[in-house]
Amino acid sequence: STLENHPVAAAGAVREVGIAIIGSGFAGLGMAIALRRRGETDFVVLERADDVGGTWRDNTYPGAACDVQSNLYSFSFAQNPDWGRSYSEQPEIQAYLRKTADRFEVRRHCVFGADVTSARWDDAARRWLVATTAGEFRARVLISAAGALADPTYPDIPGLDSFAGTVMHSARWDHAHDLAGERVAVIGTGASAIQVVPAIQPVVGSIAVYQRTPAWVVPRTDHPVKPWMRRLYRVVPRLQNAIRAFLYLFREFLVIGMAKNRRFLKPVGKLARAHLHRQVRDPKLRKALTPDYTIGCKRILISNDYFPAVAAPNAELVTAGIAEVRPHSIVTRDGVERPTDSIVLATGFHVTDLPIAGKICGRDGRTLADVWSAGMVSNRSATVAGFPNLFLLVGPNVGVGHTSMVYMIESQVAYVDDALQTMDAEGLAVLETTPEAQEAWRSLIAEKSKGTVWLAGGCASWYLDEHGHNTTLWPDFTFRFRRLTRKLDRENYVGIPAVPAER
Ligand code: N01
Repeated sequence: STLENHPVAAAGAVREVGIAIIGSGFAGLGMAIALRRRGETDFVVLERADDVGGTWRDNTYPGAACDVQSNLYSFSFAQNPDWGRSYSEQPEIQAYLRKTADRFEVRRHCVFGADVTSARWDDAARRWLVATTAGEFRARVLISAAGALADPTYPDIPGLDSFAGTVMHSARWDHAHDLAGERVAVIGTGASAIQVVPAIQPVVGSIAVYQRTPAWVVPRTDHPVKPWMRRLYRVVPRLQNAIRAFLYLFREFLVIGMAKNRRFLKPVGKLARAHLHRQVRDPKLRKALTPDYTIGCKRILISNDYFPAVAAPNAELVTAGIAEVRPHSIVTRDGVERPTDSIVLATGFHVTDLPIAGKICGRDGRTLADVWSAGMVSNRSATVAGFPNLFLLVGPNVGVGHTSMVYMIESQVAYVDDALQTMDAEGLAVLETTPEAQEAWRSLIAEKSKGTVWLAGGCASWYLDEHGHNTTLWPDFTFRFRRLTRKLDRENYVGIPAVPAER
């Protein structure tokens, strides 16, 4: 096991490291690769699971796939000429991440089975004390790449605990359990649900989809990549780069342009309505599937088989709210009781209330969750005042609904890496952002979010926190984010030089 690579941690002693990275999804791997590429080796990647991959390792539900094209949804420095489909499925993305981790020799830095239970800044020692289920670490720098779609949300439905059948979250699929022939309930109609439902509908006995809010769904232009195209990508890598650039620009200008100017969303709404009309003949069902909020307010979903699956003879769309779960059934508020063998919770993730934030404790003893109780704030989406030498990847306002998260992650990795190199160049023991910089970033985000469909579209979504603020999405073009985070904004940081012994 990897623990054998880390005998000190295994023996229970505290292990000293330069940098501790939490998580080995796209962000953690991207950071680790950046460090290795410039010859930095004094770091560990603390991973709670037994493999790299993050959300792509965890989400193995039937039908799991990405809704950003593979040519764009990959590292810029590690293009994959072998993608089998234009939009990849989960196993292929996970295989890509594993292969990339091996190619850049990241695995030797990984400590698997290391779930971070707490991370505390020791101001006297100028170190992060990181407690994990695989031992303790003392790190000069802590980089949290724990992910925003990492910890599943379990709904607070009366009686759910008393259910006698199988309950599984889409992000924690129970592959040992066979749903064939069963009466299955799927709760939720987000991006995960619309992939699960068509994948299991043909094999289950019956499927009831519990919908609280209908989703806007547009056609999916997915297709297998022809073998000659893959050969061509190998011979002419620039071609793949060109396609990637085209996809990037298309999504950037068309899609985010729409979010910022809702007039442009009208044709997309028309497309989605026509898609529904074409796929669902029954007017009653069609009406129940028609959203009443502006398209784009929640993530726009793409699928060609969700509506046909819901309209199938063994499927039922349940729109009455759930009143309670009983040991063998689900009862809705209209009094109807549906016998149920298994429940699939496609109910999303803790995004605005990240569990890792409750575990990271800053200089004055307050956790990130305490500091963020009125909403997540940061400077450049990467650093927080009161948390010296802490960097966040996929932290506040980095999410994007319209394009590839990998682009945002690469922007963030470059920023953090520049900060680390600045610390080395200036001989700093401590680097900490200022409350003023944080406030400026917060107001920039608030300003750019004004009037967007996410705030004004008339829906509730995980994009907004409980106070109705956008603390998750980057509300502008992603190249602007890259420009703003290209280099460390040194003027927004206080640095404390290291005494010679600390260097
Ligand atoms: O989760 P969600 P998700 N009772 O939070 C419903 C990414 N992703 O896992 O809309 C009843 O979007 C909830 O209802 P409502 C992508 O970024 C990408 O589907 O709040 N229902 C909603 O319908 C995505 O946005 C891909 O009224 C309850 C659903 O559960 C993000 O992950 C694939 C409920 C949750 O939807 C999350 O998607 C999958 C309750 N108590 C995921 N609580 C691709 O790239 C919640 N719901 C394709």
